[in-house]
Amino acid sequence: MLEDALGAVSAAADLQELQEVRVRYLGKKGLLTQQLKGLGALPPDERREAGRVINEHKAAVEEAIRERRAALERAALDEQLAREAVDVTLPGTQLPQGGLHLLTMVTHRLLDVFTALGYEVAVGPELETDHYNFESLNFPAEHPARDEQDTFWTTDGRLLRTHTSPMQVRYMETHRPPFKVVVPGKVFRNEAVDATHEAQFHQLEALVVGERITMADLKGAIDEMASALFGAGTRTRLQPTFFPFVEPGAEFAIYWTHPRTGRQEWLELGGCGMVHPNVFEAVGYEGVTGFAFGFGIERLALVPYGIPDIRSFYQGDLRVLRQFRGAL
Ligand code: FA5
Repeated sequence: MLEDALGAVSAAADLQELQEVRVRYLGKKGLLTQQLKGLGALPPDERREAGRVINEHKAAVEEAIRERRAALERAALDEQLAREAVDVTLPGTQLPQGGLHLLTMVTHRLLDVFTALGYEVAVGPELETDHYNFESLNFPAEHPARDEQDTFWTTDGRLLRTHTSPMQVRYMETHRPPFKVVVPGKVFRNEAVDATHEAQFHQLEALVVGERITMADLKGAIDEMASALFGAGTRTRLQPTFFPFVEPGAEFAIYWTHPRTGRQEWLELGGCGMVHPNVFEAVGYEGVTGFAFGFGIERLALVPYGIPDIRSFYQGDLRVLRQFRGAL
């Protein structure tokens, strides 16, 4: 029986089987237990010797079960650890990675160009007053830009700025010349939206004020920007036009090579000119001159990247946006 018991113990494949072996030999009605219980039926002189042998065997089986249990538990733990092991070298779950919007990248690029030239960067409110958006910029009371058609007015008589030029006045009110500043920002116009016109878009405004600032400085600043964006020696052009807050006023364009067609053409960017004396008067400046220019940032992103429709900047279509991830 001892041999059978020890054989059964070492053959037990798991803790459950081992427990069954234990019950079979050592349980209340187990085979060895019954042997012990049967001792009383033996003649007294055999009882002692038989009792010693049975107890020895019982102890041997108990010891074998203990060892087998320890071995099975160790194996079970090893198996569990192997099953639950985390391989820290496996790649993690791929989370989608965002990126800067093309307009943001173009704006950063422009700010880099101008800060390298010593310009400060300022920002101002999108909700403006008639005073800053028009009045102080020398727009006469009946100027068409003040019309409902072009301007979003609020019910309390304020407006969404139609250009970044009001920051010219706000900046001059809080700084003393000489200075050079650029102002990026969102502007709004109440007009028919099409492939090249949005009701909200971005402009970059530049303002330089000091003693003896001339039109040549203005041309030089635009040349510097053109060279930084499109390569050294890029040509620029000024054509006379009218803005109430500059005199003389001009629109400016950059001569560039279209990356798709390879053709050279003029890229009309925005307006510029020498700060009008009435604007200086409105902020109490005397004895200085200055130039300003402002242009649409969308234009500078649309045309070079061959984007056919300005509205795609604002539709949030990831198929469009992804194409420009890390473009600049
Ligand atoms: C202005 O807004 C003047 N404040 C520019 C200026 C600044 C002149 C400083 C002189 C001195 P204009 O309305 O032309 O000017 O607009 C400038 C540029 O904004 C345009 O050349 C165009 O590139 C862009 N733009 C105008 N309207 C829209 C629109 N609806 N959608 C997208 N871009 C537009």
